[in-house]
Amino acid sequence: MHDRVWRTVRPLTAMIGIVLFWFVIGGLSGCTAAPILGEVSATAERYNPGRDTPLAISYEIGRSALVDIYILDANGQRYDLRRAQPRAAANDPYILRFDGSVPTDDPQVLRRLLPPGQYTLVVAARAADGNDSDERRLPLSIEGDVIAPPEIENLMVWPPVISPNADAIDDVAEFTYRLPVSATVNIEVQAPNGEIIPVVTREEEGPYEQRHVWNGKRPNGSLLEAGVYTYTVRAEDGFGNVVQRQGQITLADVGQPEARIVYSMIAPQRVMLGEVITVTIRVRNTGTVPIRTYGPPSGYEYTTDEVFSSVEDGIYAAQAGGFWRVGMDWDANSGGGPKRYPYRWAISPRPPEEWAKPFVEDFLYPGEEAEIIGRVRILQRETRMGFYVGLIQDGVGFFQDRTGRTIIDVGF
Ligand SMILES: [Ca+2]
Repeated sequence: MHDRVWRTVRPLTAMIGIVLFWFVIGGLSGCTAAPILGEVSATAERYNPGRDTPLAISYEIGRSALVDIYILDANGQRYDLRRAQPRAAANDPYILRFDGSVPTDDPQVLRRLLPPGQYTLVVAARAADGNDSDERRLPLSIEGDVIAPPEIENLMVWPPVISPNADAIDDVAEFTYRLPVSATVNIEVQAPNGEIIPVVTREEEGPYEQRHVWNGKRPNGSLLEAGVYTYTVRAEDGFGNVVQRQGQITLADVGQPEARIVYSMIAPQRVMLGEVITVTIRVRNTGTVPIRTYGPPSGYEYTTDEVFSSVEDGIYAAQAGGFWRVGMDWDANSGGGPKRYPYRWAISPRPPEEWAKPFVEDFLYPGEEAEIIGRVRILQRETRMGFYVGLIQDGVGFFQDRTGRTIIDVGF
């Protein structure tokens, strides 16, 4: 039994030994014979950036090497495409695509297209152990017209400090700049912790003045931490030119405003035409940032024929998003979004002479509660009117809508 097993195992061992022997010999001979740099070639000697597809530069590496690939212009100026890149020995050639552009040391010009002219393409390899090196040189002619690179002119990011807290004061930053030639633009902002927030992603822009608005938030609307952020505006053309400008923008007083109507009461529930109903509304700031408010103060009286935007010569017309008010509306009021809540009042616990800007605007601070008394004189000839109250942020929406419904019977 034991003998038979040995007889089968022994020829197998011998075979493995022979294979192993040839493998080692073959490996050694391959090692000494293979040149560090084999064949080097490019798909063409002439390249027209506006017309041709990028060149493919192929090179063979026979042993582990550090590879430099660079372009020399007629004056001997060197432009690195690859510098000391480690490359393992391989049976297939390595391929480098070349579109006529080269990286630069200028912090505002990441890559630029080489102007038309005669160049030399150099592929150099040196052994990882430093004992051998080789290089090949190929002529390269760049043809066509001189192409003006893109630029980002008159870049302004304003204001330099923003407070994304929806109070309509410095909530957003505007990026303005001018492009002398059409370009593909990316704008991103980097947080102190390294997070990248995209603002503009690969937008094709023409040769004119440009403007983008950043709301100081992630694209999904979530809030960022306060801190100093770095913005990058990058423009590239279709020829390999890439330019960028960077700077800093500060986020402060970040927050999401939040408020609630905690109580409302509309009375009396039976009036005669021409009489007044009174709405009492209590609003609490339930968030972490002040809420900005304006409008007719508590106590202001409307008639059912009036609208907040037209009373007092229009000084209470809706302003840019950010201002909060309470409002009252009624079910049969035939109007769309802007006509809703025709009766609106400021949300402040203070008389208007004590407002942050007296008689103009005030804030409801976190945790603060305001009681607003509104009056509406009924001139509408309807026997039953279903009134309700809501919490409005101008230009943003209704944070509480159609609450506190009360039916008022009108006699006439
Ligand atoms: Ca703000």
